[in-house]
Amino acid sequence: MEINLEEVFQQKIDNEIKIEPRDWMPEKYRKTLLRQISQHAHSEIVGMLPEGNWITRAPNLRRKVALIAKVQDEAGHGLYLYSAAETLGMSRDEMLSELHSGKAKYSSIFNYPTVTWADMGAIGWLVDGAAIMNQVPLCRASYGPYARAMVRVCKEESFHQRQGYEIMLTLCTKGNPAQKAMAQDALNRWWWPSIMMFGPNDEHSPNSAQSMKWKIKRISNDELRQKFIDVTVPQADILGLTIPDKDLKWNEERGHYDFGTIDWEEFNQVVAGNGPCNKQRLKARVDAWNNGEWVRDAATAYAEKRAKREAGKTEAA
Ligand code: FAQ
Repeated sequence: MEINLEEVFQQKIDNEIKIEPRDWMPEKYRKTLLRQISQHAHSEIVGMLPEGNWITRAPNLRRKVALIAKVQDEAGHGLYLYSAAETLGMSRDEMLSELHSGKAKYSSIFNYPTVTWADMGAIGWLVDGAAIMNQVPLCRASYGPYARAMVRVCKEESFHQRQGYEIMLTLCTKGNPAQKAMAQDALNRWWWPSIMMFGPNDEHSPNSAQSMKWKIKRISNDELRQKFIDVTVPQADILGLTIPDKDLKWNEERGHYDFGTIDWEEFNQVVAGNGPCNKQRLKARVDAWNNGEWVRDAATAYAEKRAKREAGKTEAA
């Protein structure tokens, strides 16, 4: 009897058995995972830039230490995710070259500028809050290395979210009127880009149906966006801030908040490379790569020298 590999594969997924790197998998599954995981890794690495901008200007030592730790965690997330993607057969150098050439995507959210200290609060509260909503279900993704990487990522994101919310809370409850206004201004600028992070509406999301069938994604873009809005509105109330959406209203019948129309033209422009900071972000990554070339060369030369020395010792023995 001939075994249908694709059917066996889907049965494993249906039975919640993880797919591991050496298991047979359809080529499209491998490509979809590579696309999503590498985009996710790039997002973490590019995502260090907007906050990195404020490390030298954090208002006190405690804030500075927490911000450095957060940005460092983001580097770590990028590294676990590149490692998970490498198990699918693409090298890190290839992934980076796709980022640097502009071929690979990364999250739209990191193409917005961070203009005040309150942006550090808004990013932690909203951007990490949205990331947690999207990423907790990824801990159950069908591909083992991705799911396992996400467990630690989510634990750290939860610290990041609290770090941001606490900055907002301090500005809003202990700050002077100018500081509270700064928090409101940050919310005004970060709200809509944060809800765009979840991606296009379900009916315009070309990858969702297949990714849900393969249990890479477990919850749709729109459902996650709604869940995020539902948990975030009461948090804004505690801060005493107003979400910049005049159509935002609790809908008793649906048991959810209704919200206004997202500006998809803005989203498409940012994803296409025309957001406020796309060019600056990409240039920073390319410059970092080029300026680090001598470090990579030195590390390789040292590794070769050590390997030769070790080989010499073995021969002599
Ligand atoms: N930005 O068919 P779908 C973080 C693209 S990490 C740019 O719905 P899919 C931590 C999408 O790639 C944030 N492009 O696609 C942090 C696709 O294009 P393609 C990143 C977007 O994959 C916090 C096309 O649109 N998180 O925040 C975006 O099924 C603070 C059609 O879309 C992840 O990557 C977007 N927002 O669903 C770090 C999580 N949305 O590839 C520092 C993992 C969609 O066909 C500071 N990824 N597109 O050319 C995912 O869950 C999914 O990939 C989605 C998109 C939900 C992002």
